[in-house]
Amino acid sequence: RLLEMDLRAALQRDEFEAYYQPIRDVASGRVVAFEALLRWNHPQRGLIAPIDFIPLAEETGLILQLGEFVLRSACTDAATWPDDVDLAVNLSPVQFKNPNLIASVIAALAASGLDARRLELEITESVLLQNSEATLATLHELRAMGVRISLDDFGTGYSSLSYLRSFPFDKIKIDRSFVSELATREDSMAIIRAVTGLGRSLGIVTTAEGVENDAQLELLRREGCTQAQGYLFSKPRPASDVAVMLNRPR
Ligand code: G
Ligand code: G
Ligand code: MN
Ligand code: NA
Repeated sequence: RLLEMDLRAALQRDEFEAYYQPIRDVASGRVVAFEALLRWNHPQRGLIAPIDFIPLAEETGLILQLGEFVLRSACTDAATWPDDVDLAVNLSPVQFKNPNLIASVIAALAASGLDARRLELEITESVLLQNSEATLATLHELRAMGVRISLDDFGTGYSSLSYLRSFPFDKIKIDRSFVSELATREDSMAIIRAVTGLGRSLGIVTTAEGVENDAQLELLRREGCTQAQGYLFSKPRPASDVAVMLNRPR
């Protein structure tokens, strides 16, 4: 079992690493962004996925240090990419409650030289559940800096539509559970159609997550979904593989 002291030691030993997964424009096929996804290179256990340590990091508050690490290393990596390729970074609700968030985003951008307009921050609906004035103020402040805000795992929480009214998101990421059942379930198809239509009407980019095959991509194209991300294009890979992922025809 993982313990707080293991996380602390791993931070000290620099065992965390940002992996990257490409996001493609559906119409052109071009890679338009990479999402940073945290990995732990454990000396004994090998690569550990976030599901196995993020909850503990959130409980112990260490997510603040981890989040800072991801933001800094991802901005530094992204600054070396072509400047029409954006960076998406996940933010934990715990990071959102931290009064230092804005300062740490500013610092990561300044240290890396990355243009704020190339940074997208992904938040889940649970951030908005707090629905405090402070949360909205933070979102607006980030936006004023040029940073874009994405609503991640869309459709898995509740009262999603009221969130779209409380804050003008730049992007909706359609949860992969809807995409995986696209070909077999009429209702998943209907939900994807509704969300892409909603995005179009509201001027919000839609990104389908977990796209694993051509049939799914074709259905998404037909529905006018803006972007797609998933194993069809690539699993998350280390920073050293970004050039290869960019040069693959798809
Ligand atoms: O990378 P994976 O494919 O296993 O990601 C699993 C979950 O962990 C996803 O919900 C993702 O949002 C979350 N996650 C991955 N990287 C980060 C990160 O850097 N910060 C936060 N807060 N969550 C992350
Ligand atoms: O919750 P969030 O969307 O931030 O995290 C994305 C998660 O989805 C990561 O765990 C990532 O490794 C995973 N993922 C990305 N593409 C695919 C895919 O095509 N299929 C599946 N099953 N998982 C995927
Ligand atoms: Mn995400
Ligand atoms: Na997601």
